This record gives sequence, C-alpha cells and structure tokens, in this order.
Amino acid sequence: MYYTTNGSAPTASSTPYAGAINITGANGALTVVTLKVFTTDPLGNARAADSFAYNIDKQVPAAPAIPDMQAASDSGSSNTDNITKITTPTFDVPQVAGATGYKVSIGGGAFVNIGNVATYTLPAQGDGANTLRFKAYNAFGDSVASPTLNFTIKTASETISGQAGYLNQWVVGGAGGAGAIFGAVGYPDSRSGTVTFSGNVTLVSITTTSPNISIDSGNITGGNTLNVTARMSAAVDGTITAIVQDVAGNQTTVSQAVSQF
Ligand SMILES: [Ca+2]
Repeated sequence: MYYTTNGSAPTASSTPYAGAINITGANGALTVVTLKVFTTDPLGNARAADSFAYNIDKQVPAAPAIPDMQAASDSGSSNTDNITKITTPTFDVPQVAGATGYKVSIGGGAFVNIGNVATYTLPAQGDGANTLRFKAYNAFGDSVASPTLNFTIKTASETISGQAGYLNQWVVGGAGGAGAIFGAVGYPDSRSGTVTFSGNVTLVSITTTSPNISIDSGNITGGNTLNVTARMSAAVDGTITAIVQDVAGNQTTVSQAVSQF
C-alpha cells in the first residue's frame, strides 16, 4: 500500500504505508489534506486509488466587533456618546464564535488576557481621551484586534470663565458674590447678567433664598453661557444659586449675592 497526502495520484513509487499516517495543519490556518491510497493484491493487481479528505481546522477566532460602553457607565446627557464621569466604566466584550478567551488593550497599550468574559470593567482611568480594543483567542492564537473604541473620561466640572451685565458677581459654590445689585432705581426692577463657563453646560436649576427674589428668566445660550434675569419684590438680602451640568454629568454650582440698597 502506497499513499500521497498532497492530492497527487499515488503509484507504486509513492510513500509506502508503514504505520499510522500523521496528518497535520499549521496553527492559525484551515488546512485541507487529501489522502490518496494506492493498493495492490499479492498478485500485483492494483485497484483504483481511494481518496480521503480531511479538514484540519486550527484557525484563530474572528476579530471582535467594536467594543461598547454600557449605558449605565456612560454618564451625562447621552448614554451612548462614550463621554463619562465614571472612571471605571464597564464595557461589553463583543463575543466571537470559537473564542476561549479575550485580551484587552487600553490606550494603545499591550494586550492583556482577561479570560473568557462577556463584560470588562476598566481599572480607574484619569481624565482625558482614551481608547479600547479587544482580541479573541483560542488554542491556536489571537484574532486580529477589534476596531478601536474612542471614549472620554471627564470628572472635572466646568468653571467660570467670564461674566457680564448687572448680575456679574457669580462665584463657584454657595457663598454668593460680593455684588449688591438691586435698588439703584428701587425695586421691583429686574436685573440681568451672564456667567460663561469653561465648557458646554446645560441648566439644571435656578433657585433663590427668598420668595421676594424671583427669576424672570434663566437659560443657556451658545452652549456655555448662563443668562439670568431676576427681580426683587421686597427689600431683602439673599442669594441666587444656579446649578449647571457638563456633558459628562459633572455639576457646577454658582451663586450670586443680591441685596436692596
Ligand atoms: Ca455619556
């Protein structure tokens, strides 16, 4: 009995059968091996060659899809924008058929084995732009890396970058500014002002310390400027407090003292 493993027709000059035939394939590849066997009887009569095909599957897994930050970790105005104040966000690990485990690369770093998991929580990250990629692996090797997910950690709230108008003594925190802003022409006249923040914000609330200090209007324009018009209906000292929130959900409280004189 003689045989070939490269698909060619076996003859009496092919490899003689002398025991178990080892059929193998390379790691990382799907190898198709065709075993063809040539046999003769004791009288030398040959029979048609027998052919056997073997698929040696040592392929690595496919690349995972792009990672996804879980909604519960994606704080702020959008839970799909990948901007968050959470320093340890959790991501879904895109599952790949045939994978026995996964590796992660944070910020372009080396891929680290995280085992056969469906989710992955980052160790604490600092503020700033960051990236995440996964690979899947099996016994034969690693997949190609997933597409890169860009995300941003932002824990710093916005600060005051400018002020204008009559209400122009806003300070960060609850103490109130130094400005006494009503009374020059007697109440109940209204007073307006703006406070501009270092980045985009949305308005959460505006409150006052007295029912005799009322807010005529309050809104955000230009993405980062809080406009407030207030009115006093009796001679009181008090404070207007506004809370704004950045894109990641970090809040900034600012206050403005008001008084009648
Ligand atoms: Ca978000």
